[in-house]
Amino acid sequence: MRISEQEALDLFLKTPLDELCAMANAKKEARHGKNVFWVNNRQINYTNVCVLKCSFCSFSKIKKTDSNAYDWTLEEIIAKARAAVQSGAKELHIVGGLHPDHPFEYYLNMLATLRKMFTGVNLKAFTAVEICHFAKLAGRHVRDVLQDLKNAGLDALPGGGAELLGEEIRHKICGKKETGAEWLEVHKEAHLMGIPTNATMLFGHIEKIEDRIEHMSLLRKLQDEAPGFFAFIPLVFHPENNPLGHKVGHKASEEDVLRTIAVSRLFMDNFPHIKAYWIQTGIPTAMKAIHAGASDLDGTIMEEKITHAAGADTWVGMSPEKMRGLIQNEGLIPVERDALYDVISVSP
Ligand code: V47
Ligand code: SF4
Repeated sequence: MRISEQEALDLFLKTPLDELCAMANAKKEARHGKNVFWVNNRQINYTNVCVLKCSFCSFSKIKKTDSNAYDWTLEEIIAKARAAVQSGAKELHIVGGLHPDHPFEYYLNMLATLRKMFTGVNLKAFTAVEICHFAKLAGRHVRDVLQDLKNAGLDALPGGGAELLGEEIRHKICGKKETGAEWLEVHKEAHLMGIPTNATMLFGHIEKIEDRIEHMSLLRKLQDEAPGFFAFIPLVFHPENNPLGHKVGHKASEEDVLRTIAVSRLFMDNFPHIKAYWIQTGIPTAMKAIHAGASDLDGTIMEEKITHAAGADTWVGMSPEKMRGLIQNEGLIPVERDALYDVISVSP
């Protein structure tokens, strides 16, 4: 039976950790058995120039002229994609800052070029925030922007930019960003036109547990109305080099991360997967999370800039062998997938 927001809050606050993790693990195993999904992927953060400055972001540079601002050329992007595909990548995860100048055609051309050159890889590209930015710049409706991107080769949208969708807390941490309602609308439009997506949640800063539950509830509601989410990804706030971090000063504890993952598995009953994003949780916590409701470890990643700018000390990439070994060491079954969750290989 579906649990209510109040029940989710009580589970989070009152249930002993072991018990909560066991409940979430039972839910995960009922869906996926011992399987843990992962993808051979590469992140491509094509620019860090951004017209916004969200309080939690250590990645963006407002000015193109900042000494460490960058904006890769199409040739540089192709070179990164080629190296990834040659080492077996099945997903390119392409996101960047909101660049002030590039016209929408620039992004269409980026996708169309990658699509033409590399056929066996999924293009999971552009957060809802980037989609809104493109729509604004081009004076087009979000639906048309998504349709053009789909025609150019877009396979899926990543889940970034969701942060916390509730109005009050969103206003406090990223008031200038698109609203929660706008974020949800982009994902709804994508689902309605057959583009699957993910959803993230940035937690472990100034929010209340109630804000996290409200966020999950908004996502669960949208998934009921217009299904299309594959995975929910709780993102652990990293406090270095950003204004929000100066206020908060520390990262969420392991217990907080595991409780968040476990409650999300129990509450978001219409989401196929909960991801433990090892880049942010660290590997030891990610290994606990796959016994506490998480059924997915994201991937090999190869390059990561957003969390590392904010103090992450995990490796920037992981080999497929290491990924399989980590999962097997936990007595679980690694299932290699692509961005659309089609199975590539199972390693019992
Ligand atoms: O949108 C920014 C977050 C996101 C910080 O869809 C921060 O499969 C922690 O969305 N500390 C980008 N997080 C990452 C992302 C993602 C990652 C993995 C898989 C998928 C997927 C999506 O990173 C941003 C923002 O919410 N972020 N700053 C920070 N200081
Ligand atoms: Fe820009 Fe995204 Fe950073 Fe916000 S989180 S400042 S939109 S790059």
